[in-house]
Amino acid sequence: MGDEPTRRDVTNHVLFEIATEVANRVGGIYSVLKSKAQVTTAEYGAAYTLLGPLNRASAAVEVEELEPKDPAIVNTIKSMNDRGIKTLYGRWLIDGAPRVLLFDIGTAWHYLDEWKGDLWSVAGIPSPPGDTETNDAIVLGYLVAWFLGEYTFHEKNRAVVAQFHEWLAGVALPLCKKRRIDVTTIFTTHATILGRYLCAGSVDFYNNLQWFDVDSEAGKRGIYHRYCIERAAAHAADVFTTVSHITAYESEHLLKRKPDGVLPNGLNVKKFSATHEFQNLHVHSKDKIQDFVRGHFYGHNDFDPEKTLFFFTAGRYEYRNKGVDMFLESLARLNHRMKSANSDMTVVAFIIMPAQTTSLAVEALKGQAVVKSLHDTINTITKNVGHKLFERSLKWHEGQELPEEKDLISSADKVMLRRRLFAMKRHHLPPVITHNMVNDAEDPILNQIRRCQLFNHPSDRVKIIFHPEFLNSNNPVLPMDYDDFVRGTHMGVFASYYEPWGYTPAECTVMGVPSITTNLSGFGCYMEELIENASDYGIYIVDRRTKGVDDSVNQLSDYMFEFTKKSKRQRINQRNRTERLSDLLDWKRMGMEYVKARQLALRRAYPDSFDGDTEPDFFGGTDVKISRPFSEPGSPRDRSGMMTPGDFASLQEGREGLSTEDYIAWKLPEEEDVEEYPFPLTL
Ligand code: G6P
Ligand code: 1S3
Repeated sequence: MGDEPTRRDVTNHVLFEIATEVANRVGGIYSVLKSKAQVTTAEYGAAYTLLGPLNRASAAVEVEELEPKDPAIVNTIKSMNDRGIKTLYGRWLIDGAPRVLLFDIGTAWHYLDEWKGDLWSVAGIPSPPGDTETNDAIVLGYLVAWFLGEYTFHEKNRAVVAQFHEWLAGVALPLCKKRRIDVTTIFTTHATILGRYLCAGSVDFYNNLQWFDVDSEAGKRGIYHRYCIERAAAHAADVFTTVSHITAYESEHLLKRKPDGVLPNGLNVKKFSATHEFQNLHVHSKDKIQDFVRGHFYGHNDFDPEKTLFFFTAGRYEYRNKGVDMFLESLARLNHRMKSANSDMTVVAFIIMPAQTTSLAVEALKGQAVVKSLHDTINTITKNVGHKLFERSLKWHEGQELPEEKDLISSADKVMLRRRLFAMKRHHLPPVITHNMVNDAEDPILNQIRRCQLFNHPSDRVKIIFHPEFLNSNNPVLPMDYDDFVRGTHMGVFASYYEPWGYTPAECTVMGVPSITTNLSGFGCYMEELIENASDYGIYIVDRRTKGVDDSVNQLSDYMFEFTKKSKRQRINQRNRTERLSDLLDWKRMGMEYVKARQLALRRAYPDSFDGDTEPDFFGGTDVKISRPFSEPGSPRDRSGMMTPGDFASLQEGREGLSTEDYIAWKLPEEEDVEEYPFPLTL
């Protein structure tokens, strides 16, 4: 052994987060990194850098190139560049503007075979030919390990924490361990590969988790090598975490390591200065959805907009995992119940899930066009009538009759109107889908709609619209961005079977839109643990864990049916309560679990730096405020005083480093009632 290694400064440590979705929108991890950036840069400033593969198309719009200042980064990049690896260093143009370093994996592609061989000899991980995703992961992993190795050579004073998200970014973990790179590592999985595959088939996943022969199951599905990477990443990391308790349980059995803690996903919550602004936005967006509905149902607009509710589900097209099967079956039962109860309400249920399409359907375009022409014609007629009425009124003398309506509308106007009305004649039912599908006959959603016979018949109280493309304000049929659309709906329904966290219901919550989720989703379990009477707050949780499928479907349709019976006033009140939960999902609070995980990683790698009783100041002077002492009694509505999910996870060692007083405590806000009035006279 050479000289005594220098003791790295754990207080002013450096943080790298590694993922394939840095400045590159693919799915949930992009949302995590992007929304979290603000709190992480507030804590670390220039000591935080995200590492990932360079996707030139998205980097061109998301990243502003910069000259690095940290000498260790400058030297490492230079050395990699000198050996032919192209990189882009810059600021990610999002709130918080974190620094990013993106590697052009194409420039290292010639090393692929060598690195694949090395991965087999150092970690026993096979990599069959032809799996591009895995090859990309290997090249990225070797580049990241290369970077970290050189960085820690140039930066000898500060400790380095490297947090890796998901197996695609995890290849560097076993390499860091084998090469004894002086960093401390965290692996965060946002799902398990095997879990996702097993759930998408028809297995009773949660009741059999302990019994799966993992190697064989992975092998049967042709994902053994990917599974090996994921498992190696989980075992090589100093700290292993996931996004929810349910996925922690899954990881323990499928990856054979119990996670050290749970890092739930937060959101960057933006509050309006006027409390009720979100209610106004709801009406504004609802009007836009209503415009679309008028067009889509042209010739069949026989339901009252004031008595129409918009429900929706959205996400990646994973028919069973995202619970679309259960949603449709429950809608069919809801339809039956509403009809039997002679309900005067109508539910329009949207399914927003991208699938392979060829084009927008002519019928969908026509619907919007005929209603627009009707609208234009009526505007012209209104103008003509107004003009005539004004002229006649000017000429009116006492004793004369008031102008008659029939004299105001000219025969030309009538012809024009009749034409528009004829154009709205329809001899078939309004379609259940807005696009032409590549594989209409085998599409699982369409087939389920056919099976349930939810065909938008006038007698149906539940209407269906499947929009197999993500929303976009430039779309000629439903021209709205996703967030605006969500605001305009009355309820989001996410009946997921496999959902490690689930951003969709969380997004609904911060926008004040009630949602239904399940106790198989990380978000659902989290809310259920934290709030005793979650449904009062517009968070409905379907039990898919202990109930049979039929009972879960009935519970979901019960929730929806009860919702249709609410008065407008009740809906408004409920939205207010839902929106008040947003602080609960804010990164300012959720981010504490990341802080704890990093502390645990530092303690495990550098235990000697943590002797004595005094707590190291990990926040480096940043202002993490304690809003309320933990000891103060919570609202009677919260459960058992658990304030962040880590409270019931196992980041035990982290606890020693961070006392519970450091938590950003939270309490359900009181209702807008008059309990506190009249104020007691204390004079
Ligand atoms: C918001 C608005 C109200 C509106 C209501 C409609 O609360 O501030 O003016 O009446 O939304 O609610 P609804 O549930 O019927 O869409
Ligand atoms: C995963 O994305 P998904 O939709 O494939 O990661 C997300 C972010 O952690 C999580 O919200 C989601 O449940 C997972 O499934």
